[in-house]
Amino acid sequence: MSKLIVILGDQLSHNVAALQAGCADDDTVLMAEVHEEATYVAHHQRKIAFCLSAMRHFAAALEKKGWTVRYVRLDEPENTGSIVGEIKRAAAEQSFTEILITEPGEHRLLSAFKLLKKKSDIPCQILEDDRFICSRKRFQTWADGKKQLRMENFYREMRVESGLLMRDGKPEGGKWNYDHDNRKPAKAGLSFPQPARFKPDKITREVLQLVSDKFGEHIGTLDNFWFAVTEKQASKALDQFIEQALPSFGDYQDALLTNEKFLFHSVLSVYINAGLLDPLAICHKVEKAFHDGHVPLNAAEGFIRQIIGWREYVRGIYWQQMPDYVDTNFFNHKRDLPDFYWTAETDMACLRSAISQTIEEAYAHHIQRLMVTGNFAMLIGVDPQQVHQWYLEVYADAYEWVELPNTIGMSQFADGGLLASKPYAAGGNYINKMSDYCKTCRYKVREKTGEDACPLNYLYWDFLIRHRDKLQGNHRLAPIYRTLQKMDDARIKEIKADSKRFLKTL
Ligand code: FAD
Ligand code: DLZ
Repeated sequence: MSKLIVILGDQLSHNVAALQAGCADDDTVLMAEVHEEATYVAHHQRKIAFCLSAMRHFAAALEKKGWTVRYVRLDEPENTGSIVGEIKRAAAEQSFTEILITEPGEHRLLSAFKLLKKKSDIPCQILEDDRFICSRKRFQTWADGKKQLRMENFYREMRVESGLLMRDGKPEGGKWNYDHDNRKPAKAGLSFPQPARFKPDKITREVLQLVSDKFGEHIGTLDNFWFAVTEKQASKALDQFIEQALPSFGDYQDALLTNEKFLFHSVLSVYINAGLLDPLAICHKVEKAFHDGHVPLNAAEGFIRQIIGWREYVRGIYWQQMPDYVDTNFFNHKRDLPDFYWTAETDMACLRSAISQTIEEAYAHHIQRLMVTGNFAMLIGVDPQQVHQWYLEVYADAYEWVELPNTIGMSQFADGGLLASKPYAAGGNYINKMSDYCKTCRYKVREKTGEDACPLNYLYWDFLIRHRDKLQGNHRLAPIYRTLQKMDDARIKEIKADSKRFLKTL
């Protein structure tokens, strides 16, 4: 009596619910490389290569543990091209008593699995994905009856429940959050560690060839592919991060530098989201590094907050708000995303740097995503749907449950403030303070008007003017609107004219 256990490309954890509910001696695991998952948005080539190689390695590890794995390769002639198609094909070719699926990370697939379950001749169970610290039900209990869902309040509850960095029921060091210590601009001359890099083995080399043949027209390159593709390699990457970068993670978390792609960031999201690393286990390691005196409190707390705070919180928001969330458009923005988001061919040094490294690595750190590419798209009024599609396409760590709230909510304020208390909007001064981009830019950050002025300087005010009705009541923006109030008509006219001229060039 055999069950069919479905494992998706981002469920590569030996403790994932469907595997836990099955038995290696009796049941069959189904893993399928399918065209639909690589093309429902045209994912970056590196993301596809990472996913397929990690899937192949995981299947081999399962077989080593005694599981029977029905592994469907992308180029098999019988491949139906979709996960649901492959489940149906497996069920038609073999006799199974039950289908076990762990709930997927995207609403579109959950809907497809629910339909499959409804129509299936054999019982089909969709099990809760318990690799998260906060269940969907727990998040709903927290959110119930609240007008505003602020991450900080959620995070404190997660600290208490997990016991991470807690001492006698109080936060370690007396404060919950050390974010104020985490805003140092990076200086050239600091020594930056690099993330652990792994040489492609035979499996990865085969996958790289396959991806190049089938998806060579997607964004990005496969040159010097270095991602970890096994649990063991990902653990090595984690240990190297804790040893070399974590001590400075807090201090320089918000910094930006042209020639440093990773600064002190972990570059672990791609592994965590695929299931190669366990989020809670990571946090325990980081906490230990603090107790051992290897890392300061602001670094350990800052990092743990990203995982048990932000990561869990955005997942909660996603499932609570979907399916309507994806269509929110508070500002009614309609502009198309400029072509240079796919080529990096722009004179603005900040955007050029963030986008070109995105094309090269399928990675940009948080402040590049939020304050460079995200900020610009919001200021010029790009349709949030297009912004969302772009982020889902270009990053190796992108799955809708985590990408969508970050894009729609945090970066575009398209949900009107459900997630963020004010839009993350910034002019050139912010970028100049936190980065070295402006030094090499053709535009002049100190100039406020005219063809040579940094476009962010006038676009920022143009955005605030355009959306005065919607934003001036926001108490966090009150000082900015007071400044705007004092601007004379001539200055406002200049801002509008500069913005119009610049937007025409896009
Ligand atoms: P670090 O800076 O080292 O942070 C450590 C870990 O904390 C990350 O690995 C990640 O697991 C978690 N984390 C940090 N910030 C967030 C956050 N805001 N939301 C969720 N988890 C967080 N993250 C994704 O994993 N996938 C995405 O598709 C994604 N899209 C984003 C889109 C936009 C517009 C923005 C502003 C942010 C997005 N993020 C996304 C969040 C964040 O930018 C990335 O998690 C982070 O840059 C990954 O790099 P890192 O591993 O070096 O992170
Ligand atoms: C990202 C991805 C890609 C590129 N390919 C596959 C695949 O061929 N088979 C598979 O099972 N999963 C793949 N994935 C991951 C899925 O897109 C992911 O599981 C869903 O988006 C749910 O989060």
